[in-house]
Amino acid sequence: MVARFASGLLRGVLAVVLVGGVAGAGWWQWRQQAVTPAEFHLRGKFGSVVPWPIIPIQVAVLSDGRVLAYGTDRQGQQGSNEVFDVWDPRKGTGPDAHLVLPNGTGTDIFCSGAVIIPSSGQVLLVGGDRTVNGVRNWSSPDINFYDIKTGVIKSAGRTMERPRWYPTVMTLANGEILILGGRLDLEHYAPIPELFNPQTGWRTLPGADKNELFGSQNWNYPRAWQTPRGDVFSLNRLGDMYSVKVDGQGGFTKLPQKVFRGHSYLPSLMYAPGKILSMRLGGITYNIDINQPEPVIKRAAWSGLARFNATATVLADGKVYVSGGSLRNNDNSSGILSNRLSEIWDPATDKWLPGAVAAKARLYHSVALLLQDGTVLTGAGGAGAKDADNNLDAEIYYPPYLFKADGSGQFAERPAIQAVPDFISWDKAFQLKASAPIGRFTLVKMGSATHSQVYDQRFIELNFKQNGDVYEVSAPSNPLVAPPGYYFLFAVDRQGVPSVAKIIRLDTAVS
Ligand SMILES: [Cu+2]
Repeated sequence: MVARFASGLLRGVLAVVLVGGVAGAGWWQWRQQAVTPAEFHLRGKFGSVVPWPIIPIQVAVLSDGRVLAYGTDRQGQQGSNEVFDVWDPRKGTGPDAHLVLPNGTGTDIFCSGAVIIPSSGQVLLVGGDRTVNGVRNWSSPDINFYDIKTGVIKSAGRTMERPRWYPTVMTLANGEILILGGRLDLEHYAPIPELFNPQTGWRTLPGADKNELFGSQNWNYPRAWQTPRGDVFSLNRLGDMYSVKVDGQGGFTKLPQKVFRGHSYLPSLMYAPGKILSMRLGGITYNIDINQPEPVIKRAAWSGLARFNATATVLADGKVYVSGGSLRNNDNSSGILSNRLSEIWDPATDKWLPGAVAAKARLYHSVALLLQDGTVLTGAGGAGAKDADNNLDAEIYYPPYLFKADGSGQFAERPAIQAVPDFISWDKAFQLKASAPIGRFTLVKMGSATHSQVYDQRFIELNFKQNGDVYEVSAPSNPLVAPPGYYFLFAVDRQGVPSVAKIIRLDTAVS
């Protein structure tokens, strides 16, 4: 009797496993299938694959809405000492929309750091790749500036204190640019942080010059954010957390909190003021709140598709879009491991929903970046990737909010911002007009993306009052919440459809 019961139980378990397995295969197939128009308003849609003049390993939205890209030569080979690309999304995606320009600096900016300087709109490019005796992948101490008015990259005429390959660059509340980490050569790192102040020049933070902080465990594009209290919060791949002091000589404190192990090529982003979503190994995901000195850590919903080399992008409505990558690091050898499916995380419900399915797997050296029209540029992958394709191309992702909710698959009519200042200051209200009743105003800091991270990306919901067709909108309260620089301002209508953004500069008012 017991034996019969046991064998029945075994058969039952076997049946569940078999049915589950078949259902699982179906689930995978479904996940890789193209999205039908009836689902565009739920999962969004990818445009077709469009050629790019280079592999856009690093992309940044400029203060005029164009997109700077660099990484390879025109053949897709490592080496951005030759050319870079400036794309104007308003001209479409054909060859006429691109300006391929020479890089005359002699610096190979492959795997460098880049960020827009808030006060000038220039792009600061730090470090990069150096070839020594015919061998690539040594690091460069070079500093260069891209000037959007002249279209020229020029040397700063000096070098950094340390050469850096894979450094992070980020804007602080006081308008200084913080440079973290990077590698010196194959065995040594550059833990000492450097700061660029556009008025007073360069300095270092010797008090934060520690290997444990931005060295061997955290040299590869370190994850760090300006906190609402003035320090910088850093989270390394082991799951350790630090408070970094960035005034004076600098300093740091290791925090007692810890999260599960991550990886340099798993995304973490600040999706709301002081709130970080961090994807760790195995799809384990955390919500880390740094609005108080000791971070409050909660597990977020498990992402079944946490992928190495994916990029997380905060959308115009504050949801988080994750695209690209593969389940095994940089391995495109199996259909199941290549994740062309993208995902959307909703902070309001803590749920992951399936997004659209891309035409191409985009692994190491892929990027994603929010554009002025609320779409997401997803592109690249390659040039140094072992088992992955070299993608001299991109796919534009159209998020669900751009479609009519009736399942017709048609684009919704979008509200428009009609009049708005191009400069705002903290804690002051500004007025604007819009073409349709508006339900939300959102600010997204225009980022610079490479290697699974987007420097400076932030999302801030703005309070407002309505008076007829005039809206009085409150700017963010202070630069610790919203560091100075260029932001997309979106007006979102009452159906949730965002306008094309106005690019607005947030800084101290010039008296
Ligand atoms: Cu790289």
